[in-house]
Amino acid sequence: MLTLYYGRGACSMAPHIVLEESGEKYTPHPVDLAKGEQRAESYLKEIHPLGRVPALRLDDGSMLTENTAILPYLGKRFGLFPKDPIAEARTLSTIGFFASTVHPAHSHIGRPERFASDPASHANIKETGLKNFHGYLKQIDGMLAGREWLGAEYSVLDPYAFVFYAWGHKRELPVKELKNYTAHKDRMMKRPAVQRVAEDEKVSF
Ligand SMILES: N[C@@H](CCC(=O)N[C@@H](CS)C(=O)NCC(=O)O)C(=O)O
Repeated sequence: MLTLYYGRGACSMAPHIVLEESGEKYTPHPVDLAKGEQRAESYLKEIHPLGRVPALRLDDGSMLTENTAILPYLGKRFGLFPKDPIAEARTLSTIGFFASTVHPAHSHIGRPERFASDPASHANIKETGLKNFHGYLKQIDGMLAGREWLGAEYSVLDPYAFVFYAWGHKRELPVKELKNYTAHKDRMMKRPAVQRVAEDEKVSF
């Protein structure tokens, strides 16, 4: 059975939604990030050497980390990933954009000390991160123009995009102005699995 190590409201909400949608029995294992459980010696040794979520324990007991690997794996396992080679490549392209550009912009807001040791520069790093993150949310809004889901069908991309909308809302960015993205969030919130995860992760809009 799969086990997901996740933090409430974190980027691990994407695989959490995918697992909840799958209908397959899995073990959800919450990690209290605020308390620093992800930095415990045993977590670093046995779960994730970088002290992060998500981390997925596979059926054979080994660990898989990084959304760029976890989401394609779960998507293929549960039929939430396109099979056509071009559509598959485009999905990977968007996962790469989310993981390597959108998410790090948000990290600059919450973790400026990871990007500069001088506290005097932290306010500027946060401010720049927020501006960049808002810009990327606008870009995702554009990607959703005239579409129900990011791909031709509902896929792992949609729960991943949902994470960033929730973060924008939490950071008090004017996300409601993003009409396509807000409609996407509303469609997501109609899905029973998303409702269950949002309740567990204390995400509301
Ligand atoms: N590249 C990783 C990023 C994982 C990551 O940064 N997770 C955050 C939550 S969104 C985390 O575990 N933060 C805890 C910490 O930094 O101490 C992925 O996409 O899986």
